[in-house]
Amino acid sequence: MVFWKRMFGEEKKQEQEKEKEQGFFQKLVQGLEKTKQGFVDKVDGIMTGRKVDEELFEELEEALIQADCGLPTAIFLVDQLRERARSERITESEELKSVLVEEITALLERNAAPLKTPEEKPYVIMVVGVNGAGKTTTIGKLAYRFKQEKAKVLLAAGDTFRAGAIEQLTVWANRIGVELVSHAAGSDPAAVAYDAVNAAKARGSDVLVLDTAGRLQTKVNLMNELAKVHRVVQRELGRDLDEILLVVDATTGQNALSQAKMFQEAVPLSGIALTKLDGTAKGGIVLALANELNLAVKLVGVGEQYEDLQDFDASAFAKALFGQSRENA
Ligand SMILES: Nc1nc2c(ncn2[C@@H]2O[C@H](COP(=O)(O)OP(=O)(O)OP(=O)(O)O)[C@@H](O)[C@H]2O)c(=O)[nH]1
Ligand SMILES: [Mg+2]
Repeated sequence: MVFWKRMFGEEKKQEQEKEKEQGFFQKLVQGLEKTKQGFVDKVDGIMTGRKVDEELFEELEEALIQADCGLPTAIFLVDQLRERARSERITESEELKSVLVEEITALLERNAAPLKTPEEKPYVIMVVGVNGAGKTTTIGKLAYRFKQEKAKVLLAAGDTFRAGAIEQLTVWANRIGVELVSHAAGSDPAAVAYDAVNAAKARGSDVLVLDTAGRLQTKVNLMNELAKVHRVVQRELGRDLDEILLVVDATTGQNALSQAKMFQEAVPLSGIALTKLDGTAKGGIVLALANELNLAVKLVGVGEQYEDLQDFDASAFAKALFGQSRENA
């Protein structure tokens, strides 16, 4: 269990702090480039050289909605700004912009939580989500990360439905050099889960990560199947899973909220892995998820490579988005 200390202990935290300030942070900045060009530049335009008035608040609200923040979150943020402008007598747009960055950071921090600290072996993560969200890729990235930490990793090819899914995970497992449990295509995913948990226990794996087939949140039978897989894992494990992560594609916009709500009804989600942030100019979906759901964004994907998965850090995120402007403010 030594790796857990390295993964989650003080030493690791300090190390991560350092990383964050260096390459890690740069990667996040790069990953958010499109959102900076879309959403942030627009906000900059609205918040430069203006008097703070109702017109400005309305333009800002519109920009937030266009960036996928969603109506409730856009209204919430702008109301906060109105209130602070009034109470702090803010009249210049530049000053208001630094307040906006503060409010965005606070909103993101409200619900933030890291991956759960392991207490028992195997540390079990189940990954769920709609088709093509980035589940299998995220599992590959996670496996790579755990492997880097010298953990004994076992992956379970629980997507027995889509042609090629088992092979896709096998390729990842071989490339990274971790073990895999798989059954034939078309077999029962609950049986794979059953075998995987028992293999992880028998082999003394530190971490077990279960892939699942992509499914639309509206397909009742598929959601029931997912609930069954979860029950089997829980039963064989004799306790709750450590993490059940919903993988959400950042480019899907407001639909992400209904995905989260419906998946939550099938299995007790513990957090969100938000992928493809590098592929959207509307990073505002992060704000909507943080504000409207009682669910933390725990991981963000900012590219297709092994290393392109980061722990979500609210203040680093806000700084990566608005860094330039905050320093100027
Ligand atoms: N740019 C970018 N692409 C990503 C990211 N995460 C995943 N992808 C890509 O998204 C596509 C789908 O990824 P998968 O991991 O196969 O998605 P999935 O959810 O497992 O898909 P199904 O198993 O079919 O439901 C692949 O082309 C990935 O390379 C990311 O953070 N950034
Ligand atoms: Mg997959």
